Amino acid sequence: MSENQQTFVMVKPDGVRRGLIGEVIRRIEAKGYTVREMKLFVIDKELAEEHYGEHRERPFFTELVTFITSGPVVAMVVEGTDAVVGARQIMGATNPLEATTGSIRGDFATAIGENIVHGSDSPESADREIKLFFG
Ligand code: IDP
Ligand code: MG
Repeated sequence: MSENQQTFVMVKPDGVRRGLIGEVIRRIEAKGYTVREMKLFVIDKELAEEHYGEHRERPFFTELVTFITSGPVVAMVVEGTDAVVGARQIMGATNPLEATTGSIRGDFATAIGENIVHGSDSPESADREIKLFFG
């Protein structure tokens, strides 16, 4: 059953640096979703480590935290029918080389560490991340 959902979407520092804020929002809105909240700011180390807490033990964690705090991000709450899965579809696979053409990562990125966007991976993650960034 489809349902109205909110998800957390973020244009990462590489996306902001490359002037892709508008492109990301355009694709989200073109799909039929609504941006409910939005802010541009630099994430501090504490928030970055909390947001990516599930990856704390991974070898790329330090690199990930350094990258996500390296410049401003655009954080958003996005709403619409099955928005969690739908937003992930718009973004494409985590590794841009596996992301299909037509997805944001497939069209605009080449490296897994700089893949332009973040989107919550489940309704539970969406709740957690929305509270973390907008609570
Ligand atoms: P997701 O962003 O598609 O949900 P996750 O597995 O949650 O992917 O990983 C979070 C972020 O960490 C990815 O978007 C990517 O930028 C980065 N990342 C994931 N795996 C690697 C890796 O093997 N090397 C470097 N960075 C990685
Ligand atoms: Mg993830």
